[in-house]
Amino acid sequence: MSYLRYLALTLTLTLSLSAEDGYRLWLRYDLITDESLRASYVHSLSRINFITRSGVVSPTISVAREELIAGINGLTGLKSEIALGSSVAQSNFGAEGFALGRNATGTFTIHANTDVGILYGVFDLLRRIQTGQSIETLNVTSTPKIQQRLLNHWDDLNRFVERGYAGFSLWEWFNLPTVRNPRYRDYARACASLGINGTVLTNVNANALILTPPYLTKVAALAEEFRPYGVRVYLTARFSAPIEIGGLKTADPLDPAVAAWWKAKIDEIYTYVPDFGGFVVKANSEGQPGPQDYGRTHADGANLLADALAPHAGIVMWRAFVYAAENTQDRVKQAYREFMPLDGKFRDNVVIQIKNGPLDFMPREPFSPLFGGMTRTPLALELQITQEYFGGSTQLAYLASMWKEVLDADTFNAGPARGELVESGATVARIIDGTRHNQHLSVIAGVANTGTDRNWTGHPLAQANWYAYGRLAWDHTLSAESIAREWAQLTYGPNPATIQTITKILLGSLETVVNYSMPLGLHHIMAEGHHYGPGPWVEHARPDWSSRYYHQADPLGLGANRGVTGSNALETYAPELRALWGNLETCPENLLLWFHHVPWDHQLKSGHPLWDELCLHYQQGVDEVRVMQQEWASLKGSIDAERFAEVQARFRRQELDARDWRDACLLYFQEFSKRPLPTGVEPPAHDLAYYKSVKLRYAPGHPGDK
Ligand code: BDP
Repeated sequence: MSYLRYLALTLTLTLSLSAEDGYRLWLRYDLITDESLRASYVHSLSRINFITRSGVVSPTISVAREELIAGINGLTGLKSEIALGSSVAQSNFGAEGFALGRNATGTFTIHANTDVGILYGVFDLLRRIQTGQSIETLNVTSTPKIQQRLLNHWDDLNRFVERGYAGFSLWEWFNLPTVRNPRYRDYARACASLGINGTVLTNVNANALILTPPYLTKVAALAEEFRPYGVRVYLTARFSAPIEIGGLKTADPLDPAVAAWWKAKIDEIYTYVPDFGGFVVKANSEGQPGPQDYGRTHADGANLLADALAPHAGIVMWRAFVYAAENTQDRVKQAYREFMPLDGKFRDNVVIQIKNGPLDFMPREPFSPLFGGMTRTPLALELQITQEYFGGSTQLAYLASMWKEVLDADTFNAGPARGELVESGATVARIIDGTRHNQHLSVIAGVANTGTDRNWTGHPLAQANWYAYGRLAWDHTLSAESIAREWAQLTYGPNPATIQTITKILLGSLETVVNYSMPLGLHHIMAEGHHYGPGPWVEHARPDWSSRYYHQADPLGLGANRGVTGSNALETYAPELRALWGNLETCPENLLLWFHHVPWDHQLKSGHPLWDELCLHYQQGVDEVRVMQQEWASLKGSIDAERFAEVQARFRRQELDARDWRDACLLYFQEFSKRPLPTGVEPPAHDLAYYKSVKLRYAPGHPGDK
C-alpha cells in the first residue's frame, strides 16, 4: 500500500470513528458485514411494492420511499426499486397498521390503509434487517394498541427545558417560522421510526403566549416539518389565557364570554394547524390556574375546552397530577378524591392523564389507584422518560423495566371483589388501551428526554428510554428485555457479546438506582428544587414538600403508614390489593415503606432486621454501579472509543453519586435507628453535617441556582 493510500485510509477510519457522536440514534444503516445475510436481503428486496388505498404519492410516501432506499442501500449496498400501487379494499390493520411480506410473484410488499401506515411498515422492515432477521418468508401485520402515542415536552418559550438534562429545547422559537433547523425533521423521523404520532410542544406549566398569532405561526411551521412523518402537534393550554391574552376579566369556565373566547381561539388555531391534535392541561396544581379558582370542577374546565375542540376532532388531555398544600389528606389520595366523583362527567373527547404512580414519578410507586377507579372515562398513562428522579442524564436507569411494572399491574377492578388474588385481566395496559372498558379514545404520554445535545439525550444510553417508550406505546406487550436487546443491536452493532453486555447493563440499571436512592418503597427523600441527590432531611414550610412527610422516620421505625391505622390511602385500591399490601407480612418488600411504618427490628424475608436490610440495599446499589462499570469496561475495543468514553465517565460519576446517596441516607436514618452499620456496608466518607451542607449549584433542568 502506498503511503498516501495508507494515510487516506487512516484518515477515513479516524473520521468515521470520531463521527460516533450518537446523533444517528438507532437509525444507523451501516453496511451489514455478514456477506450471506446481505445477499439474502439483496435477493428479497430488489423490488418493493407499496400498496395504499389511494396509490398517490404524498409527502409521507416520499419520505417513506427515501428512508427505505437509503436504509437498504446503507445496509446492503443495493438500490431497490420501489413501486406504488393501490388497493381499494380496506384491510383490517386500521389507520396506522401495516402488513409486510412477499406477494405471489415474490415481490416484497408493504401494505397499509394509509400513507403513515406505509412509513411505519418501512421502519419495521428496516428494523428487522438491522437486527439480522430473516425476511424470506416474512408475513406479518402490525397495528398499534394505543391510538395517540405522544411525547410531552416540558419546554419553555425561552428554550429552557423543565427537568430537561440534554441541553436546550429543540424548538428555536425566536428563529421560527423562517429559519427551520433540519433537526426538526430528524426529530420527527426518529419519532416516526417508533410510531410516536404526536408531540406536545410546550411545558405543562404553561405560557399563554403560545396561543397568540406570532407563536401560532411558529407552531404551524413545526407542524409542517413534522407532518410528513405523521407527527401531529399539540399544545398546553394555560387556563387563565382568556385573561392574560384575551383581555377578559375572568377565566370562569361557566362564563359564556369565556366559552366564546376559547371557541374563537381554537377555531383560530385550526386555521394555522388544520390537523392540530388538542391540549394538555395542568390546572389547579402547583400554582397553575384552573376551574377551582372559580369554584368549578375539573370536569367544568375540561369540558369547556373539549366543546370548542370537538368540531375539529381535537382532544383534551386533562392531567390528574393535583395536590394542594391546604389539603390535609395524604397527598397520594388527593387526586383520587378529586377525580373519582367526576367519573363519567367528562365529554367524549376528554382523557384524564395520570402519572404512573399516585405521587410523582418516584423511583418506585404502586400504580395510581385512579386506573382501577375511573371506569367511565378514558384514562391516559403519563410516563416520565426524562430522569427527574433517576439522576438526570448523568446516571443510567433503563426505565422500560419500571413502565412494564405499571402496564402489567392488575388493578383488580373486575367488579365485585372475589377476595383472592385471581388475575382479573384489568391491567393498567388494558385500561389505557381502551379494551378493558370499551373506550373509543386511547392515549399514552411520555415526558421527553430530548434536547439540543448532539446525541439528543445527554447520556448515550438514555436513548434507550426514548426508544423503549415508543416501542411500548405501539405494543405494550413487548418485554423490557426484548426492547433493550433490540435497541442495543441497532445502536451498537451486531456483535452478540456486545449486545449481551449492554442488554444486561440496561436491565439491571433501574433496580440499581432504586437500591442506592429509595429502596424498599422509600420515596420523596431527594434534594429540594433540582431533585438530584439525597435530601431525607429536607424541611419545607409546606409539609408535603418535606421529606419527613414521606419517610416518617422515628425511634421506632421507618415508612409511611397508609393502612387503616394511618392515612388509609390503601382504601383507594381494590379489596384484593388492600388485603395484600395492607398486611406487613404479605406486602411486597419493594413497596414496604410506602405502605407501612416498619419497626427497625422487624425481620424481613432475608432474615435481617429492617435496619440492616435497608443498609444492605444501599450498599448493594453502590456495588451494582461498580459491576456496571466493570461490564462497560469489558466493551473497550468492541465499540467506538467516543461513546465508550462518554458512558465510562458517566458511570464514574454515578458511582460517586451512589455513594453519596448511601452515606447521606444511612447517616440520617441512623439518627433515628441508633444502630450500627451491619457488616458489609462501607463506612461513610463524611459526617451527616457534611452531606447536609452540600449544595449543588445550577443543576440542569431546574431554573434556580440551587
Ligand atoms: C414534578 C416536577 C415539576 C412538574 C410537575 C408536573 O418536579 O417540574 O411541573 O411534576 O408534572 O415532578 O406538573
